[in-house]
Amino acid sequence: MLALFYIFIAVAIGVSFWQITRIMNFRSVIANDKDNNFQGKMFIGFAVFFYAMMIYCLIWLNVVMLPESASIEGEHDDTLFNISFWLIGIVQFAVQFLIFYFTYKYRGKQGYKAKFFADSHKLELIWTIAPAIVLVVLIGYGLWQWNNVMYVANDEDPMEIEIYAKQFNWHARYAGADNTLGLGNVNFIDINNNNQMGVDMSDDASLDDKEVTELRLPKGRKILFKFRSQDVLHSAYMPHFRAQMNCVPGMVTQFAFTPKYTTEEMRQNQEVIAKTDGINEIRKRNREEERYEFDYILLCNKICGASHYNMQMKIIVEEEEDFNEWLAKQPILAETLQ
Ligand SMILES: [Cu+2]
Repeated sequence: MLALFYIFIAVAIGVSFWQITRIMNFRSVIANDKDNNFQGKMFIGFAVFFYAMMIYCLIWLNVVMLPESASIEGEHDDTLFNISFWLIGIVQFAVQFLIFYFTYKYRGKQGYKAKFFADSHKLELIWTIAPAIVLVVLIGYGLWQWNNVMYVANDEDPMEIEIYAKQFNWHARYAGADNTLGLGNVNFIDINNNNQMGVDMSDDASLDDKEVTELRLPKGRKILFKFRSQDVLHSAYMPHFRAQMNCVPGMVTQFAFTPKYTTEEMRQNQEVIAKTDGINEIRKRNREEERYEFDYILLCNKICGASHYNMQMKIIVEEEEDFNEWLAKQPILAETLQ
């Protein structure tokens, strides 16, 4: 086997030497008008193919896009995305045209010589200032939105929920009547006592906290998520709400959003219906019995280990009364833990 490998390397080196000497022999060959015309037309041909592919991707692959944002804050992410998308799209459409068309138009011709000029202040000013203004606006909007989801004032009355990541599932903890999450630390993890999230029960704020394995959110209420991780880096990703935050061992990160539609309302959304029908069509073709029904989802978006792909949790958004009714039924930690 090793001998075969050495023979292969020897052949590869031989072939590359042969090719290099061939290229060296071409050095004295100068392209004539016929070559230039052919190459110029090839560029136009490639430009047509390139634009066709672009339009195909834009129109027919559009079905893989997410439906409209299910959180109020997420609307700004979508606006930002759309502005960037169209801006980059238009600029690249124009620039690609110029590159291919000019390559064709100014292809080599016998007896022609390119014009040389050192610089143009006016041109350089334009291509410096125009992108600078656009970037300041985009980044400014982005920073404003970042603050919007990262820092929440107390007068907005956010509801605190802790999302706890570990290999390979999610736990959630509600803050209870005092709306304050008790402290937590890996040292308090006690499997025998079912204290899987490492909640510090000597902290008074912990007593009325509620641990659940199902994430339910009330519609229209601002939720302040606090993220912790037990072992490695995880990332809590809630695509329909346009939310993602890293869960970092040893620190608490946060993110806030306000759910806009209940799960039931989202199921009536035209885009969601189209997507659900598409998935069920594929399931039918594969002769799968189970029909897919839309649900919000919390996914792990950091490759965190062998079962990373399956690290997910269903999210249910419901009207505030239904949510309150459900939450009232969940036992408090003072009852479930000693
Ligand atoms: Cu993970």
